[in-house]
Amino acid sequence: MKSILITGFEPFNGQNINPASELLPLVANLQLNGACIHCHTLPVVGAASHAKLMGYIEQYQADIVLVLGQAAGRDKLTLERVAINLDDYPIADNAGELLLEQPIVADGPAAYFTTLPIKAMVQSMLKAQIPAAISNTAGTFVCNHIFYRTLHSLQAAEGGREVKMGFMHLPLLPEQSLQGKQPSMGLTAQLKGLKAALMAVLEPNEQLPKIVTGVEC
Ligand code: PCA
Repeated sequence: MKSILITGFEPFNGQNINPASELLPLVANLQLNGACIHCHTLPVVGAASHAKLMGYIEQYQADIVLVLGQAAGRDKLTLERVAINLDDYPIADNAGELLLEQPIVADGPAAYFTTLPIKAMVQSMLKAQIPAAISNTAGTFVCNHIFYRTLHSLQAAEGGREVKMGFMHLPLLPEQSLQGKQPSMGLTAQLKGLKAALMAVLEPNEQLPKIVTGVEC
């Protein structure tokens, strides 16, 4: 059985929810087309989130890793194409650290591309009537940090299992949008999009998500 690991970040920047962690209980321990979904929340702290994620990848022997994060201002589910070797935090992280203009990995390559089939994932979400797109920047905050550092760790694990890894940024939830002025997407639509995206990884030719609910794995 394939093992899927999905993580979502805790709230940050003074907010009390994050759509990324709100989605997790809705997919945790489900079987999706014969694959088991494991979920965990991560702290909005670069090094700590990466260390936890690597531990979970090992624990679940994950074949597919999708990290979820909130991106205020975006109106679609966006699959990130590229992670860059730069921390330049616009705000302090949840440990109060503000990392400015420094590499994530000294002497690491400038960037890594995601190893998930993001075009097929976007198409699957659009077929499911969920606004979705590829994004070419994951920013320079904690989301880009964990994305870059995890791809770096996975490619450095010589002779290891093949682990596909990617990142999806999510719009705000309607209740987070300041007087409805910022773009948002409801949790039900985000969930439908997430399942459609995963189906494209598991079964590139499938059209719609088939979810087996109530089955523990
Ligand atoms: N979004 C932030 C960090 C945590 C999150 O959910 C980001 O885009 O970097």
